Amino acid sequence: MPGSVAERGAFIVFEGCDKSGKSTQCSQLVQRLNDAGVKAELLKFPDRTTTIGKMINSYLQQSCQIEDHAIHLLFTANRWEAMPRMTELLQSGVTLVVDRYSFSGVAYSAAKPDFSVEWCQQPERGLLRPDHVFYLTLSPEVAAQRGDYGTERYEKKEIQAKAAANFDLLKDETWTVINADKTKEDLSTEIFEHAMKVVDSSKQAELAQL
Ligand code: T5A
Ligand code: NA
Repeated sequence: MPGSVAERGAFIVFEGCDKSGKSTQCSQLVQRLNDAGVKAELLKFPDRTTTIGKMINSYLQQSCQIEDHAIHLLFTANRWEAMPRMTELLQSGVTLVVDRYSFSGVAYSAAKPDFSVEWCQQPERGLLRPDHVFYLTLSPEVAAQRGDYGTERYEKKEIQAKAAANFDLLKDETWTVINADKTKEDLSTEIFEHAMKVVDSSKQAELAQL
């Protein structure tokens, strides 16, 4: 019916290397959006709660081995299984703030020997395309001040550096690169202002695919 097109929610993703503050900023953004009257929900990849997510969790915690191609496809499958729910939420007007997505999938797998960015991107094709990506960057020196890496599989300097280089290859005009070496509060204010514009401009836009 003309004039009654429902406004959809925006699909906002946070990417960046470990300890760049993604989880902190995702929660803050959801809070600020809700306070501003924008319906928003937080999602996270990997979603470790599903059957596939539990396999990914065991792999990341190094309690099992999974062949490199197979684990790449499991990370991707963990996004595919979320698509029906994410589509429904976005169509019903809920803005999604997502802690890591497809770009992490490609950046970390392609950091492994003999993996190309192109190969890693193939199974991601057709997933929902984010309206905007906030890419948080942090120098290894500042990241080190936020504590030592934990014991999870990719928490090593060399892998993080390769993943960062891959993120640089993946970024396009829908990304905002943010130097995350600021207070949590300053970062959150900067991101919120930008996110409100994304929410506005996404309302009438078609949902697209990767
Ligand atoms: N992965 C992921 C793949 O290989 N393929 C995929 O498809 C996907 C989706 C798990 C791993 O999986 C890989 C990538 C990862 O290696 P995860 O569960 O998201 O990914 O875990 P991490 O990214 O490792 O989460 P981190 O907790 O390390 O990083 P965050 O979320 O960037 O940082 P955050 O917010 O938790 O903050 C870290 C610390 O810094 C402090 C916080 O208080 C906290 O102590 N901090 C700040 N300190 C000073 N100033 C600020 N502005 C700060 N902001 C936060
Ligand atoms: Na995190």
